[in-house]
Amino acid sequence: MIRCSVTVSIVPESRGGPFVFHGDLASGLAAAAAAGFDGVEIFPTHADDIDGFELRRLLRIHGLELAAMGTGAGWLQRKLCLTDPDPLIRAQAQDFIGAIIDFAGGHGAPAIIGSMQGRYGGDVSREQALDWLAKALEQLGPRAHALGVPLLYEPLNRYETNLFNTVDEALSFLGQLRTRNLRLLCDLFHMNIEEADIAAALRTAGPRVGHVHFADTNRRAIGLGHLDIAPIVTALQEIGYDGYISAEVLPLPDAATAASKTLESFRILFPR
Ligand code: LER
Ligand code: MN
Repeated sequence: MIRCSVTVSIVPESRGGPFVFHGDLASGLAAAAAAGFDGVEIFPTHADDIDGFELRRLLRIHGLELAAMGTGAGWLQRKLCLTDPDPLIRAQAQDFIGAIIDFAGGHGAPAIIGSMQGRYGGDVSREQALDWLAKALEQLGPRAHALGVPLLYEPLNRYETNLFNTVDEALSFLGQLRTRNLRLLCDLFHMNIEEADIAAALRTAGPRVGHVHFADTNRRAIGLGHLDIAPIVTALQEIGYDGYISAEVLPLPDAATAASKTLESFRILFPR
């Protein structure tokens, strides 16, 4: 069954970014549950900054699941990424992501590699950057597998990375890895910029789709932009997708409206 989740960020620097609820976990989870979401996608500052017992308690009292956990604060706050020319920074990036894989995996949820993939340029060739990225994923993929969860890799639009912008490119890169534990995070906001046909890209990815960021063309809640969502819903149903559709959207015109509009669209598009 496709479930709906919502983003909760505890990273102060992420204000202004595509996260519906900001601030502390207790109020974010309470707001997510009150709105009617099935799960939450948490954007932490670091795995160590969240108390696992407290998170388990909050998830239980609110009847929520942990849908996924983002790793982008490693880039936002610490300027870490897996393709930095400095080997120490790359190692720290891998440790940062690894700790979130372990934490999220302990709650049955996958971690996301989005902005932590970095980019090539300067003294770093594309070939070199992809080699570093592949080596990191070969370690991180099995680490997630050991916890029984996939690892999510997110192709981003051209303004955020120059590594992979489309599902097709990302699939052929992931297909060359020894680890089979990577799944794609398909973010409709990025796909609207980069894909010729979003529904066709989802069909090509098929069972490799592991998570979906549910955002309209302007990165507002689905229904507040001009995305043609019907063929996307049909494609997700045709590939048998049964993971999370997660609202990684701007809290506009305000968080409560972004949340309620997302759920309103979700319930119409995916009736239970
Ligand atoms: C992360 O999921 C993402 O989509 C990037 O644009 C970073 O915000
Ligand atoms: Mn995204």
